Amino acid sequence: MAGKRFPEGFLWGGATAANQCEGAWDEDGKGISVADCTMYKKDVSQTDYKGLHTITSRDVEEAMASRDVCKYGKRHGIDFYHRYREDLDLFQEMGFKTLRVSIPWTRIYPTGVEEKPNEAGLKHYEEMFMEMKNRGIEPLVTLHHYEMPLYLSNHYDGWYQREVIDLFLKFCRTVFERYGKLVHYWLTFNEIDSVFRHPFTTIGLVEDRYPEDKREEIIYQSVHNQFVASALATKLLHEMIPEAQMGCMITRTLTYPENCHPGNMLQALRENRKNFFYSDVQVRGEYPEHIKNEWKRKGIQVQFGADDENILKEYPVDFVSFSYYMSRVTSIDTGDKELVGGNLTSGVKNPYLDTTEWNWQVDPTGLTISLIELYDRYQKPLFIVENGLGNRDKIEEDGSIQDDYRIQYFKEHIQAIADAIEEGVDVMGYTPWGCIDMVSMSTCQMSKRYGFIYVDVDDDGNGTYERRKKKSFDWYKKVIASNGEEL
Ligand code: BGP
Repeated sequence: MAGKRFPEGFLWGGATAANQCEGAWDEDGKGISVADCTMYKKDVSQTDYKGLHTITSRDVEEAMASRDVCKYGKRHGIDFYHRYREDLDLFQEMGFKTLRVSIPWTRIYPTGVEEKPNEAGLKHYEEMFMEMKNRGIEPLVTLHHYEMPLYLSNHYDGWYQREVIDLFLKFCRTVFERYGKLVHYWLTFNEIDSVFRHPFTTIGLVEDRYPEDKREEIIYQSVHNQFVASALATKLLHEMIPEAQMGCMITRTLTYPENCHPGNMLQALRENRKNFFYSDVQVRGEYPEHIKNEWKRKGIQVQFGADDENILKEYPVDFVSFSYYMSRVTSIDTGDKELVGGNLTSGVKNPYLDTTEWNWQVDPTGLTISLIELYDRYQKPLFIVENGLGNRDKIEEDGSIQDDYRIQYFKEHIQAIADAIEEGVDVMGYTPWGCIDMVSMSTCQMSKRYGFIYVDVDDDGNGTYERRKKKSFDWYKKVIASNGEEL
C-alpha cells in the first residue's frame, strides 16, 4: 500500500532505555539506580499501576541489601551492555538511521556526587557510539530515563533539593565533553510529565518519608528543579557542541471528552493542557498562569532561584519529542463506567477503539491529532521517540513469530504520521519503542514484548538471551528502505 511522502533524511530507527535493556546493573563501577529497586510483582495485577509502582522505604532498604536480579527485572535487562554489537548489526540490517539510547547517570557518577567520573562507564559509551556511527546509525541520547542514582534519593530527597541541578549539570558536562563529536541529538528528561504518576523513578521520591499533605508541593518543586536543569543543560550543550540539538520529552496523554457535553469538553481541555504544561515550560520558557493559579489555590510554595525565570526563558529546547501509545477518555461523570488503563494513566473506555492485551487503547488517529496539536502549539520540529505495541508474542512450531498484529499497529501509526506531514507538520524522525524486546518499565515483565526482535528471556530473567527476528523485522526493513512509501 503506497504510503505518503516522508522528507529525505527522515530519521527512521528504534528506541531503547539503558535501565530496561542493559543489565550489568552493578558492573564496571556502576552505582545502584532507582530503576534497580523496581520489582516484578507477580501477585499484583499488571494494570494496578499504584500497586506496581508504590515504593516504600522498606522496599528501598530490601533492594539495597539484595543481589537478586530476577525479582528486580531491570537488573538483568536483555544483557544489551555486553551484546550491543550483535544488536547494532540487527538494527543496521533493518536500515536504522538513528537509535535512541540512554546513558545511565550511575555509570558515569555512581552516586552522583563523585568529583571524578567513572572512566569504565565513559569508555563503554564511547565505544558504543563509535560502533553506531560505523554502522551509519545516529545516536539519539536521553540523559535522564528513570535512572537517577539511588544515593541522591536517599541523601538529597531526590530532585527536591536544588543541589541536584548542579550534580546533573556535572554529569551533562562530562558526557557532552566526551561524546560531543559523536552525538548530535540529545533529550533531557524522559516523560518529564510522568512525575505525578511514578515519582520514585522520575524524581527519586520515596513518599513515606514525607508528610502526605506535602506530596504535591514536593513534586512540583522537584520538577521545577528539573525544568531549570533542562534549560541549563540546553545552554551548556549549545556552548560546548554548537551543532548539537536538545529536545524535551513528554508522554502525549491525548484525552478525549466522553461526549459533546460542554463540561466534558472543558475537562478534556484542562487535562490536555496539564499534559502540555511540561513542554510549555521547556519550549515557551515560562509557567502558564493556570499552574501558578493552581499553586495559589492549593497553597503550594515552589522556591525559584533568583535567576530561574530568565534561565527558563533564555534556554528553550530546539525540538519537541514525545511518546505516543494510546489515547484516553475523560468524563465528568465516571459513575460505574468501565475504566481502562494505559502507560500508568486511566480513563473511561472508548467504545470506538480496540485495546491491547494490557488494555491500552489503540488509536492511530490520535497520533495525527497529537502531531498537529503539538506543531500548532510550538512551531518546532517534532520527534516521535516512542510508539509501539506490547504483546505476548508466540514462537510457532517452525520457530517463527508471526506478529502481524504489530505490523498492523505500526502500519496504521506510520500512516498517521504521513497524514500529519501532509498537513504541514515538521517531523524529524520516528523511533518505535522497544525495537528489541526489553523489560517493561511499568510492570518489569519481559512477557510484554514490543520488539521487531524477540529476546529469549522470561519474566524471571531466565532464558538463553538469544535474539530472533520476528515477522515485523523484515516488514520494517522495507518501510525504511522505501522511506515510508511501502507500508
Ligand atoms: C514509557 C517509557 C519507556 C517504555 C514505554 C512502554 O513510559 O518511557 O521506557 O517502558 O513506556 O511502557 P511499558 O514498558 O511499561 O510497557
